[in-house]
Amino acid sequence: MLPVNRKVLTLDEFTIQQLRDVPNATGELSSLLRDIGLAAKRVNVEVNKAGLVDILGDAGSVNIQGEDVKKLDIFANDQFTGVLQHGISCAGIASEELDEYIAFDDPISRNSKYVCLFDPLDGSGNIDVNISIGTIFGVYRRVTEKGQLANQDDFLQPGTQQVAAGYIIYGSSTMMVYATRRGVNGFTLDQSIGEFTLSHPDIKCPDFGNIYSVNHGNFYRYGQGVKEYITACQKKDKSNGGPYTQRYIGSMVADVHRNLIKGGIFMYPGTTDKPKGKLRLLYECNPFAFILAVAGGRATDGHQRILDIKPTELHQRTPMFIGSKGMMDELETYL
Ligand code: AHM
Ligand code: MG
Repeated sequence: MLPVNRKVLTLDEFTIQQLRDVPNATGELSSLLRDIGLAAKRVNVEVNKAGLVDILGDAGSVNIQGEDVKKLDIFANDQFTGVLQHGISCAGIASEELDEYIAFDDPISRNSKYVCLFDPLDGSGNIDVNISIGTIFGVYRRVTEKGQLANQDDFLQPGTQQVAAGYIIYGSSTMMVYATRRGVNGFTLDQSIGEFTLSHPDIKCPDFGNIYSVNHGNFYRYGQGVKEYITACQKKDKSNGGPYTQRYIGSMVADVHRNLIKGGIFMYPGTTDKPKGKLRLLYECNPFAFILAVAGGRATDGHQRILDIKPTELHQRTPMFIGSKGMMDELETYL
């Protein structure tokens, strides 16, 4: 028999192994994560072909098989919605691409335990220029009775109620990182076998780093405290933990992923013209706030924890400050 390298666990093996330690676990969450992994692999294939769109047919045109060539974000939305609808764990979804949530109306979905909120392709404006983009997702246990259709109450839960949250980054390699209360783990897609394999076990965010990430173009539209903090970052030298370096890709998944691994702070503050900033609470900020919290970091809107905000609308926005614990503490002295 060939020796099997047991050091390399696939996503499925890992989630199933985790189940062994949870009494009464039904495996529904593992199954949901597997569904998400499958959609991610399909999206990955298309993202990798993005540069060929002009050759193979632009979005909005018709491809060789006579099918409509969809914009990648619509394609991604359809993939994630499709796998979750056909799986056995998800009662409904909400997505950045859809105005309303969808409650799946079939017997298995109605009896499923979870709802999932996602941004199918965040940073999609970066596709054309070959910059990393990502998918972000948060999973909640439904609050409505099994057997019923999921409703708004299932989707408008505070981030503290997340059971799992994660993201996929389509970058120089494709990775899926997800958190449950037990830890944050990262899986790199091994293209040769088409499986996500555990590459970053038990990720912890360093308490300090030297990266700050913010859109400097908005500097004069930020509040006084934010301006002062950014200026302080720029003035740091060896005597006070610096120098800091500024990194901003404009693709939150890539920016926060880097800061999670290396230590750093990411900010999307409110501006004079958009006091709530740009990012969406439910499927952009909450999943990252959950991941960072499990990894030892923090996220706030400048006043309260992102995870404690009681949502009132599916697509509501919030300012967001997220990153290494020590750097967040420092930021707060300015806000
Ligand atoms: P999107 O959901 O339209 O892709 O926008 C979200 C993205 C984030 O990934 C990123 O952090 C932010 O927008 C960048 O915005 P800006 O260009 O205003 O700095
Ligand atoms: Mg987005």
